[in-house]
Amino acid sequence: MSYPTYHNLIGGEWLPARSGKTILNLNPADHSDIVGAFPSSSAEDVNLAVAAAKKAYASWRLVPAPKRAEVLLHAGLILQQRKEQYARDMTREMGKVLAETRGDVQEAIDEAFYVAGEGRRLFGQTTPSELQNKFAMSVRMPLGVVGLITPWNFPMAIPSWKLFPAIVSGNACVIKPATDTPLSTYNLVQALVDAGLPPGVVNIVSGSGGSTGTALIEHRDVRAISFTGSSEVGSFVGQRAAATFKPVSLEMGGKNAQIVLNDANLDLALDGALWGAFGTTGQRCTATSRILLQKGIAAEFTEKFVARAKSLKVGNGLDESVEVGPQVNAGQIETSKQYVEIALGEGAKLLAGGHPLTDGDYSKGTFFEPTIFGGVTPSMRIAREEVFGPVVCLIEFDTFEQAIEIANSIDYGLSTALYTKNVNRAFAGIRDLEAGITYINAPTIGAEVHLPFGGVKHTGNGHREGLGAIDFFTTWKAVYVDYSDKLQRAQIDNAE
Ligand code: UN1
Repeated sequence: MSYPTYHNLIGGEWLPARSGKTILNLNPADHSDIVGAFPSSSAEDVNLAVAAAKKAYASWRLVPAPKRAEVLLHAGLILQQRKEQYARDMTREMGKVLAETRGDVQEAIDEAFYVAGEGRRLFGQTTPSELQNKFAMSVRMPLGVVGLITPWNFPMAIPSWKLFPAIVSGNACVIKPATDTPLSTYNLVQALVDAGLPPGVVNIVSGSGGSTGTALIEHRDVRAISFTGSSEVGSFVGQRAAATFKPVSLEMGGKNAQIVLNDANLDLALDGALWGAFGTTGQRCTATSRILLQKGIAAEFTEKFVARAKSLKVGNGLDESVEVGPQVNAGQIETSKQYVEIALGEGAKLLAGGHPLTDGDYSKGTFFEPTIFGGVTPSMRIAREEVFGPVVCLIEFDTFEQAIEIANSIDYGLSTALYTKNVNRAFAGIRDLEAGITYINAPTIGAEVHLPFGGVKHTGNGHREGLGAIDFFTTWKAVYVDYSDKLQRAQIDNAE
């Protein structure tokens, strides 16, 4: 079958990897469908991209921020026009169903419009000086060249969360998209190019994490790294970047709990659990992977949840009637299989699914049944470790306090959901759940771009995307203007 060949974008030119090597991008629902060949880049390509970014930065940082923002606004309008095509491209390369890939493109559009407004804010502070005839203020400054490393599960939204705030702040970027899903990042960057972004402000180098990603992290001219991916890789990224004192924003794993209390609207909690656990085939860092059930509703919830999960239609996401797409690659299927073995070995009870789907059309891709474990206790590995697949476990509890304790007993802290009609419990949950995001009567997935996104403990290292991204992509400069025409010594001349 013939397929297109894509190139890196370096200094405004589309160039193959210097080695000439490529990586094939396959449709996970049908491996005979080759989406394209993408460069397999090495340090040489990264060096060229960083040099091009450095050159572009010299003039981009001087473009007024409201003007930089106009490019983003324009890019958002272009994405609106191309939404359907880009969603279809994304379903082909990543697998999730069309409704969700349309949502992913929409998230990038939302981010463009949100960040375009930031171009007229980027606020600093003014504050009185301790000396007479002296003016004090703080201003935000860009960092320079920044390196962005993005995952395959939100292949357009997450690059937009990083690129747009970085660009509006006056930085130049080198982005390495996930090896499995480069096309959506290419599409996003194409929209920026068509919106008039000057050459070199954004450069793409695609390739594997090991060669391309590491070269970017270690490059001395890269001033900061923003990474989204697993905690394991994030730990490596943070340690490598520390060697050259780069600030690093790490957004990593989750083991997100949905708590259902006895007084909850059960149908609503069921809808939320189904969407949170099996939306995106469970491949979100915000996915619901633990459902904590109060004993009074546990039996009824479990029975209905299992029945509904079993009736979900799994298949090719391009078919509008499909509810759950494939997993992104064979490695993810292996992980799901391994966790099924681990859970069974720990004594958990398999209530639904548990196997790869391999019959008929399923044999063309990488599919896994929606899988539910019951009888899970909080100390089991299936209750503590991230699977990143359509695998969810049910844990029962007696009291609200126990639920909070179980929810908080893991290493991760990204998203949590609490279903209750009791306003006191709702607010106690908001206060006590150790997570960057808490939903009341809504599932663990579905964050909006203009709120802070990120988590605590092993989920992150303290930074936030969305509201907070500008903080990462700028640095503060304190400015003092002395208009007294004489030497004024701080801490000395005004000491009485
Ligand atoms: C992710 O899974 O890495 O809140 C991001 C959500 C989406 C973003 C998920 N808006 O589920």
